[in-house]
Amino acid sequence: MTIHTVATSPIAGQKPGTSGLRKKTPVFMGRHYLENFVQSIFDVVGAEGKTFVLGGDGRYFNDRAAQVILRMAAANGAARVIVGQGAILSTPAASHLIRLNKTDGGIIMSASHNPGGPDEDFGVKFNMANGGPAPEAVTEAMFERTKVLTGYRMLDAQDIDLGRVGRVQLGAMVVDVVDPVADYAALMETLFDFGAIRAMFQGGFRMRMDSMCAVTGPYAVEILERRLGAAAGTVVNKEPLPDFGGMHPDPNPTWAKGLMDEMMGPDAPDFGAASDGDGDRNMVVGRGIYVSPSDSLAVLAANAHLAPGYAKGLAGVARSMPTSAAVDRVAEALGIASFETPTGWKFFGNLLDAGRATLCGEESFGTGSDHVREKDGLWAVLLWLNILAVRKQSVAEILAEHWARFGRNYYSRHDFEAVASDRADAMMAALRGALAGLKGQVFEGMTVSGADDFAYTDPVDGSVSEKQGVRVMFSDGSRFVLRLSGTGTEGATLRLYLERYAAGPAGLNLDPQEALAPVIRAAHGIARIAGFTGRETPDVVT
Ligand code: G16
Repeated sequence: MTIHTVATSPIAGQKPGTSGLRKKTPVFMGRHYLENFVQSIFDVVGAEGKTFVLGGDGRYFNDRAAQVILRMAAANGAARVIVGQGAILSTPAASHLIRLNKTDGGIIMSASHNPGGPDEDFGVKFNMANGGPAPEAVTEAMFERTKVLTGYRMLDAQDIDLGRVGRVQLGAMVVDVVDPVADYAALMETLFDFGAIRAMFQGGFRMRMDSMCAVTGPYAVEILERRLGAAAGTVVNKEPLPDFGGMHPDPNPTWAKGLMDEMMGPDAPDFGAASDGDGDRNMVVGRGIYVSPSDSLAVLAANAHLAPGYAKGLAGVARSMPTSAAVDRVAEALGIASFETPTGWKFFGNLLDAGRATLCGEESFGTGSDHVREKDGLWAVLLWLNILAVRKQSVAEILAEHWARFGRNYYSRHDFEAVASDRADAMMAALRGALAGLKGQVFEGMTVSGADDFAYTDPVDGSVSEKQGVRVMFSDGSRFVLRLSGTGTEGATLRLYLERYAAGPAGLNLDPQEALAPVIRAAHGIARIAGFTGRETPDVVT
């Protein structure tokens, strides 16, 4: 088989965002687009003699992109690629395979929670040998490489059969097609008390898991229904489809509305959960009660020792800056370190590798631990199940006890989607310009105690990341944060994060939007959101 160098020229805009390069599918399918980016990855990380993992969330173009990436890996001298059957791997399962097989990294094809299909979104990201997303220095180097690329290497070969588990030769490279679920499920069995959870299901505990026609269906059926004995039909929307059945595979109350309705209904199951396109996000709902991701992180941190994998306790916890401080209060009570990082799972990697944090989480429905280097939707669901099985209480009871002990951080995120980029940029620039004069001013009866643009110095390697979100803090502990999403593919998505602390014992059971109303008004007043963007109300509220 011959290797060609195909002449190409740089394509503008191949800059990875919060989590890899995400673009509209037709853009990714355009001439040389995928190839240029993949060659830039290999040029930066080197492929000669290396072993990689490859998989994706099964969205439209996943199968064809996999064949291209495999031919390019072979042409660039890779020794071996481990690929999920059907080119499918959930993001946490890919992270696990990278680590388990001590490989040199992996390529994950996913645009996560963004919709899939011929006119929707596609994405590619690279994970390092530790199983985690490439850090900023590496993704920047890839971007720089895309600007000067003149050719890419391609093996002249037919598609290989990715439908059958086993070993195939592709030029001089070995391709191992593996069961996407088996190793991941085995890892989960080492972390959680499957016996206790199985007993709970045998005792009549009912659950609904919405896989949103995305990648976690096969994982959830195997683990929840087959290994843990949940009733058949517990997992719904369980077939991964190239267009996710036309759904938006983002597990939040807006896009998982069917699950929310069922959980708030008269005959609700005991526990509900949903996961996203590539299986790294989770939403957790109790009967009649929604658990915000920030609260979920705090409850998991406070109770993780009830699961065998965490019985020794936690080294520390970490959260992204816009995530509520609820977990900080738990860390304080446990006497362990807590870290505040910029948005993006890649920022947790060093803390996990250094053993300084065991649990991490984000307001964007991501929670995980040091078992992999990605957030992990099913892992979070299983940890909740383990806690429920041990405590023998409902989700509502566990939350009520948690708030009574730690107080409640009311929290919400308001998203304004597909805003014209120039307007969003102008708004952020004006807000940044106003920060210095805000301290001491009073809005809605609250005094501004501080305002800044979040910058982070990694405590492990000293790298600095600036302009990670504008935050305005008030002296009563309330705050709001504004930043532009790094994962959208259409215009700008403006995210407004809102938080207000209630120490209790009174005022712990308000509606979050009501509790946050003064902070919402203050944020709109200070940032002049409507004036700049023309938007009065958010598109998505979580
Ligand atoms: C990615 C990142 C997360 C981040 C989320 C939202 O998640 O891995 O760390 O919180 O995007 O980012 P943004 O606010 O910039 O849109 P995923 O699930 O899309 O990989």
